[in-house]
Amino acid sequence: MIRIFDARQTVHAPARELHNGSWSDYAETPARADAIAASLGETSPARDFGIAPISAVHDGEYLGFLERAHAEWRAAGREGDAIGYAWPVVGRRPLKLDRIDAALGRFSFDAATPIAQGTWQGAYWSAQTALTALDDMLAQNSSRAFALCRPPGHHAGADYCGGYCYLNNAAIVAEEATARGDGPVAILDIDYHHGNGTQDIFYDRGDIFFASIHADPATDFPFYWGHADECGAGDGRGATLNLPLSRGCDLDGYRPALDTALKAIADWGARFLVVSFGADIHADDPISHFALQTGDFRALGARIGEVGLPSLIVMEGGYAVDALGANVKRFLDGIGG
Ligand code: SP5
Ligand code: ZN
Repeated sequence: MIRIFDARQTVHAPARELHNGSWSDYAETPARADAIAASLGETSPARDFGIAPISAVHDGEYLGFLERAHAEWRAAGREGDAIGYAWPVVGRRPLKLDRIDAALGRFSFDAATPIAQGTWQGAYWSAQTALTALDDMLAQNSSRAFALCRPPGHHAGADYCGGYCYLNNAAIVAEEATARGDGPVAILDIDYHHGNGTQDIFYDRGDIFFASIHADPATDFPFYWGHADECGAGDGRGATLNLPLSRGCDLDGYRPALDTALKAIADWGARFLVVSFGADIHADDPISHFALQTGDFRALGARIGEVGLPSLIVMEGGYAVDALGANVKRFLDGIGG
């Protein structure tokens, strides 16, 4: 299998996040990527496909903000990582204010996604990692590739960051594969958390299918997206499928949802699959509440592999660092290729 990992991603290293009313160590660490890379054996570095495929998904003003926010934060006399503290309520008029704190509110949706010194570089190379995996896959006519992306991407929308995500790697490759004529593309998101950014980006489009299996947003982040009645709008009506599951879900609980998602993807006529893969569905994950075991990851991978679509696996979350390498390796062994 094609395996892409780029060490330039690890310059992104925020120190802490605001959670449940206090500061805690940032859970989305460079050590995550190192643990996964160590389990993979040989990997290839990313190549630079430039800003165009990123701009095809993300808003230009947002990209400018992301690139400059940390410098502006420091220029405002602040220490550490840039983080917002005031957000516009949905429906407020879209004011374009210069003050860095106003921009942080405008272009983010939580207080757990700081912009550190290396964030732009790390996120840029994370996106390039996914694009390199796609390019290699198409050039080699290969059926599988794994993009070890970090920071993750599925919570990032066209013009916002959040949930440890800045650039939506899965959306960027789904759009690029579509543009290259390798669609129709379906995205299957199996991170513990709903992929709200990906859903938002394609919500009113009928040419890319989005299916997500995740913890019920009534109990879990990101709360405001991922409910079962969200199914797309306009041309995209029916091209979004949300399958929320209760906390405590194990392999037996998970399988029927996976079968439902894969049947919907096949029925829709997908010819290319992007998997947003979060290993935070594992029982030991410190911020999540499903009960899948390490051995179960092979079964999940194998079930997805059975559909027989060319599949690009993009790394999303997973914070049980000691179990991460084994969980990812089992999943990739299961999906095969
Ligand atoms: C990609 C992904 O899995 N993002 C998940 C973002 C979840 N953010 C909300 C929960 C934050 C919990 N932080 C606990 C930190 C303990 N050190
Ligand atoms: Zn997650």
